[in-house]
Amino acid sequence: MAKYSNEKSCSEIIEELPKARFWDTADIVRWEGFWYIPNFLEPAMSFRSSFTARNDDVLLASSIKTGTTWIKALAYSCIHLHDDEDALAGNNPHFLVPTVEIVLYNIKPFEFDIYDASAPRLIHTHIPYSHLPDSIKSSSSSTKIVYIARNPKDILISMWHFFNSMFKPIPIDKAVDSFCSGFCNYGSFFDHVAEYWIESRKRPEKILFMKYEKLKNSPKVEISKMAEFMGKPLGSEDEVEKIIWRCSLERLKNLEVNKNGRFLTSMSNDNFFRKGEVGDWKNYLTPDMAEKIDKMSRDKLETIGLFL
Ligand code: PAP
Repeated sequence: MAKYSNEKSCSEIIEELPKARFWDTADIVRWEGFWYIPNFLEPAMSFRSSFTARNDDVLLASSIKTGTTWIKALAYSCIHLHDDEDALAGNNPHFLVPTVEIVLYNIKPFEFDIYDASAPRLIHTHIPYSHLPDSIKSSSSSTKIVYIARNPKDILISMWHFFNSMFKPIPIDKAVDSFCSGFCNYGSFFDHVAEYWIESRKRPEKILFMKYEKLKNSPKVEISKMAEFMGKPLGSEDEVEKIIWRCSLERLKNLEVNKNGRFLTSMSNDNFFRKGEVGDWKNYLTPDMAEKIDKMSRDKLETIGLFL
């Protein structure tokens, strides 16, 4: 049983936490301000207490449905541009750049261990900033963090499709209520994005804060910025074009591995690729629902200078 402190194991701590339901299906527990599916909380706790960051590590971070799959593909492609083969052609981006709490929960299908110093340490997490290991956050660490954010109304629509295909479907008004009250795996999107945003303003050399919409509108500028930030500057416009094409939704979506492959055992890879549009929420949300989310954005994000 994993120990979190001298007194208690992770599972003993989890047992005592406040509980709620997510998507009418899954139990979630609240730990230090954020809700988690318990299966992912224990790995998050052990990551926090035992991960030793290296200065050349790159951590990708995101709340759910903000463009994680895309940023994984892009970061991987920037780092492995000159490999003989394009690994994305035969592997889902979630396999190439594993999410820490999923790897630690279910290490088997992955080829490497995040603690293995010889592994290519490009890793991802959905864990909020305040729950990251001190070895990553410390001022003496040069580990870089790339965070991706997205318009919350589009996130909600993306979540609605994703979780309705995995769990018992719920109506959209219920999904809006749950999104706004923060009863989601990894907690409130607004609190998650606010923590990374505030930290990125304090330490821009440490955290690159990216936006899905800017990546869609100016991919060349944004990808070049990200590559440079990760210490892998791109040499020419052709290289940037190659990465844009390799990671495009149209290409990834139509690869055999993403049409018919599975991620772990429970999820088909095609669930990660849908429309990838900016403003798709207009096709689903009533004005009242949109206003409810906009009000959250005004109160929680625009007051700290973040406009999504
Ligand atoms: P995750 O949190 O489960 O990993 P994530 O990848 O963050 O999901 O979000 C999925 C969204 O990114 C989907 O958006 P949609 O539902 O609005 O369509 C998906 O289509 C989009 N997406 C996935 N891959 C790409 C890509 N290569 N380019 C642009 N958007 C993408």
